[in-house]
Amino acid sequence: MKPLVQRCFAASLALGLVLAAAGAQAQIGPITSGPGGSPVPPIVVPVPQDPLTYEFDFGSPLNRVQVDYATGAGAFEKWLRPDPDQNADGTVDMWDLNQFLAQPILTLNEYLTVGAGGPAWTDWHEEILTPDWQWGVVSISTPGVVGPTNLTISQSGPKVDFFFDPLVPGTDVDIRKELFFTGTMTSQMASDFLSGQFAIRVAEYPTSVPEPVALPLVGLALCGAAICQLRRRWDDEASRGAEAQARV
Ligand SMILES: [Ca+2]
Repeated sequence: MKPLVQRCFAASLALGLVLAAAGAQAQIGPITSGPGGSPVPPIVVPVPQDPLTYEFDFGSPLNRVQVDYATGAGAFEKWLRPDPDQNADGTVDMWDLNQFLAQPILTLNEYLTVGAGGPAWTDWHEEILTPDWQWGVVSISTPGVVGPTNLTISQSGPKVDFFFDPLVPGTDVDIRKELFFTGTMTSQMASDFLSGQFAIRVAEYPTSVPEPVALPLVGLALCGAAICQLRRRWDDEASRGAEAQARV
């Protein structure tokens, strides 16, 4: 190979390795999540030191987080933890916190998959638990398939709820969200940030409603159980009556 070609080859190989390292992310999950119940252990999501965009990922397009819906499993929490050394000078001080707070918006890209073994999702809910943070622009999409159809997004301060036609198990779901700080810095926040413990806590979970065909079956089962109970009561009353007559 000629030197220039060799140099180009080496450069592209190095670039490829750097990109692969940047894209590499530890496998997360699968996570079981649903409304109610007690919270499951949180997952810490590093917010990279990137003053230009503050854009970061949970999962990746090639390494999605599978979420298995289960009633009563509890919301799962992400703790979005910024790099305390914001200006990358090797020390952590108030300049770092001021730089972090000077950035009005963080953007989180979430790459999920509807759990293969569970029911379809019909809703997705998120709430920021850390005070004084709220959602900016949010969106949801299903790469590779049309959807989600009949989408409604209900958004209020730290809460956002997505409602849509059922997304069947195995569907890939991308959720993109902006978050921003609406309060003023407190001494607790400063102390948490400087010790590397500050995190924006976000709770999230899907929900699912029974398929329409399942409802008549549930109704039949309940009627059957009620009839059995009535019959047992009649039998008991009849046998008590017979015993009373026998004693007379
Ligand atoms: Ca610093």
